[in-house]
Amino acid sequence: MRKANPIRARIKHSLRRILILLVITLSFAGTIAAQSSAESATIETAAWLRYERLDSKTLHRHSQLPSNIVVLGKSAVLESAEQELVRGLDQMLGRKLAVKSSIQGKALILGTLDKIESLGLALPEFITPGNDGFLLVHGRIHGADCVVITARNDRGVLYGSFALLSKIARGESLAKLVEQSPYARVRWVNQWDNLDGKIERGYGGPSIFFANGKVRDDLTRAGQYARLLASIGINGCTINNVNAAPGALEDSFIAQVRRIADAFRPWGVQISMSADVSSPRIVGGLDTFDPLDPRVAEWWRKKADEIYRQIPDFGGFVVKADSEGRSGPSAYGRTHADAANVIARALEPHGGVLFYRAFVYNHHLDWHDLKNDRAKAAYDNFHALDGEFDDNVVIQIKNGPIDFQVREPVSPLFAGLRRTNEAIELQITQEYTGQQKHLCFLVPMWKEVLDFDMRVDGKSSPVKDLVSGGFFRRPIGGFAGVANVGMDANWVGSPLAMANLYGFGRLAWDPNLSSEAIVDEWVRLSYGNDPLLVHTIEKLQLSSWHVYESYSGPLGAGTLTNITGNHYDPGPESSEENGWGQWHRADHQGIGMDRTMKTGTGYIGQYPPEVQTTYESLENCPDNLLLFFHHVPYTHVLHSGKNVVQHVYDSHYYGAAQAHEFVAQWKAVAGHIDEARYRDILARFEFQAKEADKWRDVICGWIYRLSGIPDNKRRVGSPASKNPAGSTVPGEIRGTASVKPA
Ligand code: GCV
Repeated sequence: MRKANPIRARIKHSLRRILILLVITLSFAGTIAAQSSAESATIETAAWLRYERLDSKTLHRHSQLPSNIVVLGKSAVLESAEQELVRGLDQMLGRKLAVKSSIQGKALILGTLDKIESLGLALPEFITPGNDGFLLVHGRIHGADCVVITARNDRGVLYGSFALLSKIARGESLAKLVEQSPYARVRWVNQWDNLDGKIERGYGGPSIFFANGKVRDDLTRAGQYARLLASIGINGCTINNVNAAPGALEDSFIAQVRRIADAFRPWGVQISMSADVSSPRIVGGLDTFDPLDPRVAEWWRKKADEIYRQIPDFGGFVVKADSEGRSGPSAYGRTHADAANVIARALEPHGGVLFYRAFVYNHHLDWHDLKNDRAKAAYDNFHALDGEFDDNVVIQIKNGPIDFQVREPVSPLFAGLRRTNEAIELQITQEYTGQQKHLCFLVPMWKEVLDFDMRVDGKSSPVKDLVSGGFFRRPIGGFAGVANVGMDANWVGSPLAMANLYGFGRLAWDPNLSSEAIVDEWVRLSYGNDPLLVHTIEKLQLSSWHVYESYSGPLGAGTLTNITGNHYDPGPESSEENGWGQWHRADHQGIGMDRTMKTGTGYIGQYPPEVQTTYESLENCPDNLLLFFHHVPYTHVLHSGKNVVQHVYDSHYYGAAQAHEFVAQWKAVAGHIDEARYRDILARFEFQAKEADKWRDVICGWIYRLSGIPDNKRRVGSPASKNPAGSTVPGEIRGTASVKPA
């Protein structure tokens, strides 16, 4: 028998204790990690509606706020407003509002204007909030100081309630009266959700609406989304992909969609659907979908009646026709006005609106023909039809003439429709702008678009006034944003990218807000008021579009991405020699699309005369759009004094260096934000920096191989450089006419 060794026994005992301690520590740490990542998921899902507890100074400032809330009137939307205020003030101020049915002393009072006026409260005479607008005012009612939120409709009261909460969360004073009205009637998001649950160009996980061909049983996230949308003034959501599955219009499916409408209704957000124009044939079993056939008109009428029977506040349809392989009126030699009006007339008795997309182009263009130009397509297709669309049709126009590139001029069609309603389509989901893997805050870009003065008839006519309907005095107009949120905790696939959804809503409400003001609101609401954190995130966001542009699409050449593949990696050669028309015509002599009236495709002629003058000449054309409008030799000298090729080198090295700077800037906020979110965002910036290096090397190598002109800073093209002959990355491909963009 082996004798027990006391020393060995002691060591064994100690080891066992260490092991037990280790297990306990690890499982405890695991719990903390699990807790904190669960907590940070909850924070991200709450987005800008976190209602974090405020510091004692701010709490003190709001100590005079009433402790009672009285809601005059009854509706689901008013109930949401009441609950939101109760929840928000409790979380931020620790103040539990008592819900009262009548006014007894100081109270927070919610109600439409007629109800408030009947209390004898004299509202300032000049206050006439428009539809959906609101008034936030102090007033004496029955001898007590009250805070009043009022509007023409319940939705306005809800918006006013969110505005009050936002002011409190951001530490703003409530002393001043607030009156706000939205800039335009249409403030919609579009979701490109497929019925199987996948989202086209969606980077935030599967659909919140659909799974396996059906509407999801659990629509909790849909309700949360509607609340987020309402908080920024969005009043409509198109729930399915514009590449619409006809099955979406089957009666059995409408019955399911009704549940989504029910989840959205308490937040004042109308739902709408994308419709395929061939539905009368595919769903209805007719032998035609000719818009001028009375049987087709009858089919749409019955379909609309059925939808409104189930969803009385249905918003309408969005239509993509004769584009990227979709069916359209061209099948019967009919016009887009014919196709739009037949559906619009079915919606009209119910107050519905038909959005017809101007994104119509031929994707089999002959690349060899130097006069061909996809940029001309929207104007060519729709300008001649101006005045032929019914009053409840809105032409939905992408901001630029190509397709959501990192920089494009504004679409000339905005100025080309005087007797037709229009709306601008902006892309919140970052298809060509880094797919949420790169930080790219798009509000500064959208601001440039909306503020661009088209000089219609030689008058000030910024795009925001054309699309709102203000300039041409149209009854409807506004903003549509392709949001594509998904089931991910942070909705869009990256926490910082939520600034784009917030920013879209705020601009649709008031395009005169500055990018700085918008990002400041968003940061404070989503991340609190820590000065270093606020400053750092704002700086990162505000510089991010220019940084992304500088390494992915300089001088207006479009995003130099793989257009026949993932729309993400660098792939400049894929744009050429195919029918898709995203050409930049780079060869050994020069680069850029000649779109001049004099020698090029004539696209510039679609703009009003003053804008033509800006773009037609090399002298006037801004550097950042040079290659969109002109074909120039690589040695062409820019207004900046650099030549084209040197600009491309410098811009890419600058952009990649800035992306590395992002990492350093973010590291400064360690300890100012919870560890889980700090690490998550840090990892994203580190990834982006590597990707920016890849972009720099591929694009610099490509332009060096084409031009043969080395970098004067010896980074590209000289034997001593890191990039002597240009590099390529796996997956970089040459385009072929037959490949459909992924
Ligand atoms: C929904 C681009 C996108 C497509 C999108 C299309 C559109 O081509 O790549 O995914 O399709 O625009 O806006 O209709």
